Amino acid sequence: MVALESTIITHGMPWPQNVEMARGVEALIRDEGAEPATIVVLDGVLRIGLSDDELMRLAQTAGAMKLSRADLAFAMATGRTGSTTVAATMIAAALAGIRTFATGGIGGVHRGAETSLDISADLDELARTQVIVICAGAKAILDLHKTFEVLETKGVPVVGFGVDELPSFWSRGSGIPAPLRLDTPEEIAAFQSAREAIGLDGGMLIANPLSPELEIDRETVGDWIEKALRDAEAAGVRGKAVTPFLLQRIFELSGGRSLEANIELVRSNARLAARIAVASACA
Ligand code: PSU
Ligand code: MN
Repeated sequence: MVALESTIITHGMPWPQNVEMARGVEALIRDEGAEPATIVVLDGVLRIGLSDDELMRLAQTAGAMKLSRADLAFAMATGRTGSTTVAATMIAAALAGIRTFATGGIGGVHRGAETSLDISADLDELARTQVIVICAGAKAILDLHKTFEVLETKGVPVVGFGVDELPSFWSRGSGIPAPLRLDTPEEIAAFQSAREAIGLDGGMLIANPLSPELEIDRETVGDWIEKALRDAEAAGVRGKAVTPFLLQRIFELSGGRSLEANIELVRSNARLAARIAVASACA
């Protein structure tokens, strides 16, 4: 099985591209011989897998909470609807016995964290919960050097898939070398088995760059990010609202190009996740 997060649907992409993305991703996981499970809290119930109708309704839900470790159980206790971030999706996936999870990009250390202390709970979750997270690196809106330093400190393996340099979400490169490199889903499954054999808990991160045809060069993305960050500052955006605000602003500034790349990279990560899940099941 392959777990999928729902924050990307409710807070990461606009309607109707969000539901098209979610459906497409589920279909391609099935094509690879695995089973998708989109994770969300619907009216207080933690769900592992949704029907097509439910997916459609979620994609049109305004005002869903954005849930992480701190408030996942809060939404359940109060009957709320909330989508799960990387951290909350990992918790739910592990509970359900699902070890492989595909997303776009993880949260991390925000720029200016030396004064704001804004560091995503995704990083701590990677350190403690045993799920393989397949992503296109951390979102380029973050301070990537600090993000990967924290992961190293916490003992989270970061593996470049078929590459020696870490991707940065919309771009294939980041200027940061991949600490580890593997080239096949079978090698990733074997690495995970070895970690389990010596009793290492915690997750690992697989960084899978998007295709060269769809990547956006780092300088172009950098300009959009600078502008979006200035707008966020001017609007006084803080806390959980920061990431959704920046993604939406970059979508507008890029004339939709950032969204196109975002959808493609999620699809590519889902395909790889399905292959890893199948390789793990066959090992
Ligand atoms: N990746 C995307 N779009 C998103 C996110 C990731 O392509 O919307 C979400 C994930 O759910 C991630 C969250 O866990 O952003 C991080 O938010 P924060 O920085 O507030 O921790
Ligand atoms: Mn934050």
